[in-house]
Amino acid sequence: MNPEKKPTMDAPAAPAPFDVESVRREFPLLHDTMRGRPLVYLDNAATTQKPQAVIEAIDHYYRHENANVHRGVYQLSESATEKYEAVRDRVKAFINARSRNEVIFTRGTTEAINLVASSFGSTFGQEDEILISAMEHHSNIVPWQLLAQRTGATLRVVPISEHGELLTDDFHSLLCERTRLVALAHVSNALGTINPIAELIAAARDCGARVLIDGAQAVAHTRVDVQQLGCDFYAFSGHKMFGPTGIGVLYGREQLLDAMPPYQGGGEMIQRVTFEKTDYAELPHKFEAGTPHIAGTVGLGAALDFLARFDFEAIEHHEQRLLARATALAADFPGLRIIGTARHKAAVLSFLLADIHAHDLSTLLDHEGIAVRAGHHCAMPVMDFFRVPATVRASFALYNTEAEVDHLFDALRKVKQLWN
Ligand code: 7TS
Repeated sequence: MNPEKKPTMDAPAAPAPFDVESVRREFPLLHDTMRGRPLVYLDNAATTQKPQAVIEAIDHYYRHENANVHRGVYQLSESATEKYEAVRDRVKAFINARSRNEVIFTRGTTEAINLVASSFGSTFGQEDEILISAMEHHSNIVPWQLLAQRTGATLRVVPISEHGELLTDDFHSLLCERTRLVALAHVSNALGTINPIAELIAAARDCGARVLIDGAQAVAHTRVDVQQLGCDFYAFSGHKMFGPTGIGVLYGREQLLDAMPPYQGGGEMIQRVTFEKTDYAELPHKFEAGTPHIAGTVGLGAALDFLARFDFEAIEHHEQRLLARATALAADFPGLRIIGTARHKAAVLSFLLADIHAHDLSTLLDHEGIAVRAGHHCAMPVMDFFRVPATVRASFALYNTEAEVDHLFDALRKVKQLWN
C-alpha cells in the first residue's frame, strides 16, 4: 500500500492467491444468518470478525493459563507473563520495530494517540504547532485539540481535495520549524484514501518534526515496517486486525519513549515508590500501568499468527479486486454518489444513494442480511467537507468475496425500486 510504488489497484501482477472459502471457514460468525439470510459482513473498518484460533486462544487462556503477570513467582503466573511478553516480540516482528521496548500495549488506537498527546505533548507550548489532516478520525483530532487547549499550542489542518486526497502542496507549506508533531492517518476510515505517508514522514522529519501515524485502518491490509517508514509513533488496534477489542499497540522510537514522562501512574509502571518519590520502571512497562488486558494480548498474538499465514501482497490483491468491482458497479448505478475517489484507496466504499438517508439505506440493507456502517464514521469534518450528514460505508477484509459485492449491489437495486 505504498502509493509511490503503487503495485496494487491497476497493476495486479497476481501474487499467489489464497483460498477465500477456506479462510471464511475459520470465521464462525461469517456463517451465521441475519434476519434469516446469510450474513454479508461489510463493516470491517469498524471491527473485523474473529477467526476460530483467536477465540480458542482466549478461551484456552482463561480455562488453563489465567494468572496476573509480572508479579507472581509461581508457575502459572510466570507462564502467563511469558505468554504476554512473547506477544510483544511478535508485535515487534510484525511491524519491524528495532526493540521490544518500542512496543507498548494500550487499549487501542485511541488510547495510543492519547498517550502520545498527554506524555510527548506535555512539553508543548505556545510556540508549537501540531499538524493533522482534514480526513482524520476524531481520535486523531480531539486529543490534539485538548493538548492545544492545555498548552497553548496551535492545531493546523492540511486540507483535502474533492477526491478526498491530502493536498500535499498545502502539507509542505504548513510544515515549518514550529511544527512539533505531524499526526496523520495511514488510511482514512471514512474515505479509504491511502496517504503517501513515507514521503510525508520524510518531509516532516527533515523539518525537525516528529510524526505519529494512525495505522488503525492499515495494519490488517498492508505490510507495515516502522523502520522503513521512519515514523516516530505508529498506533493501531487489535480488533481491526482479527484480534479482540480492548487491546492495541503504540509503537514509539525508544529514545523518545525513554525521555517521555509516564502516561498513567499505578502498579507495574514503577521500580520503587516512597511517599516522597517514585522511580519508574524501564520501558516498556513505564507506559503500562495496572493489570494489562492479558487475555486480549494473548488473542492479539493469535491474530498475528493468523495474519502471518498470508502474504500481504495477496491480501492487497484480493481486496483491491473487491474494491475495483464495487467501484465499477457503483459507477454504473443510477443516483449513486461515491464519497472518496482518491487514486490510491484501500477497500472502502463510502457512498450515498439518491435522496435516501444513509441510516435508512443501512437499515434496508440490514433486512437483506448486509451489515454496512452508516453515519459520520467518527470523521465529522470529512462529512462537513463533502457537505453530507452521513454516508453508507462498505469496508472489505480478506474474507469478503466478489459474490458479496454483487449481493450488495443487488440489494441496493431492490432498495431503490422500493424507495421509488
Ligand atoms: N483511527 C482510525 C483511522 C479509525 O478508523 C479508528 C476507528 C480509530 C482511529 C479508533 O480506533 P479504536 O480502536 O481506538 O476505536 N474507526 C472506526 C470506524 O471507522 N468505525 O468504527 C470505528
